[in-house]
Amino acid sequence: SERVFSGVQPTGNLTLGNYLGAIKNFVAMQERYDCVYCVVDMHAITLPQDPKALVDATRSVTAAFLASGIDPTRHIVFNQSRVHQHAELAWVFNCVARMGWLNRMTQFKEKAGKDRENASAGLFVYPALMAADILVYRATHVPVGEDQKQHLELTRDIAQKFNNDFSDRIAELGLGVPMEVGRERVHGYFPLTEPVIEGPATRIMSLRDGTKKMSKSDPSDMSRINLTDTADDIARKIRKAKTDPEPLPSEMDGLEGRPEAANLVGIFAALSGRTRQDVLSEFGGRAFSEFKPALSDLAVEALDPVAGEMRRLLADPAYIDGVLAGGADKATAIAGPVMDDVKRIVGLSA
Ligand code: AQP
Repeated sequence: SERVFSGVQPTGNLTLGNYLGAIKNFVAMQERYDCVYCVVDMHAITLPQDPKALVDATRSVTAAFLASGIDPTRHIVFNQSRVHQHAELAWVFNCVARMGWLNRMTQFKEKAGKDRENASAGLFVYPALMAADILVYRATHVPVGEDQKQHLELTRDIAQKFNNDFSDRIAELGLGVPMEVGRERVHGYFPLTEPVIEGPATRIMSLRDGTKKMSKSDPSDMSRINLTDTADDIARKIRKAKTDPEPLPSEMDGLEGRPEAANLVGIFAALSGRTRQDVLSEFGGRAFSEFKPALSDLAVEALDPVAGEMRRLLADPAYIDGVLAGGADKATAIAGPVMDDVKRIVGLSA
């Protein structure tokens, strides 16, 4: 059976990047799959967080999920720390993953910065927790933005090593299924999860620097559009977005070497559900001063209803907490038996 898992960190205001790169796909995948969508609060504390702000941000990401159209009655919406099997499986995976694998993770290098000795150990083993988040549901598909590609490859490596190392034991216990791994046949317990990195918006860039990812933790608020920005904020940020002096090209190859132009065209395409070529066919030869107001209108049209619905939901925190508690019960019903199996496979006496 096929199952989707994905998570978002409650580390601040969600951006247009999170919305177009992740949440919009979460919504679309509900039609075809059983979905588990998680607010990954345990990931958030790999960097320092203000405890009260973390509680608020957890509710706010939940509200963004619901306001965007995720249905918590048909699918599962919860926060990670309510389901202790995530942490338990992460420990097992810390013992499966190799230091060398984790050492290659570029996100750790970026987030740890120059003072690596002073980064939390949690930040280093973050990808093993992420593998646990996914595999504790034996999820087969994970919709994410481009930046998470490397972590998903690591998730597959962990699943594969676990399946290889414990193949005989998995078969002996009558768990899992036979699978081909390269030329070997093993009895595998965990699926090799497919990343789903799709659509025109897998990597939205900063409005101030077309070579940097749009990020909710960027110190400059002008670098991003937040889901909760007002129409005026959005218009001002797009008007001030960095561009070059040339008019827009009519063909895709005219975007080469113009990262800011490429980014704005990509956002336009993603918001309007059109291809980038289609957008260039309309705006080719025209100046940014004409293109930007059209882009602002589109962004406001897409985000305004989401922001309004988020405000409405956040006025009733008890309702949101109820959704999270109910989601955690449903999540535990899947994760509990998986963790029991893993303990038997590994030899941890229950
Ligand atoms: N700029 C982006 N373009 C497309 N997709 C993006 N995602 C993030 N930024 C972009 C996708 O959003 C999902 C949730 O991300 P996350 O909260 O787990 O953390 P992140 O990837 O580290 O995103 P941020 O916004 O940059 O957060 P901070 O600033 O806290 O590090 C993921 O699927 C991600 O790919």
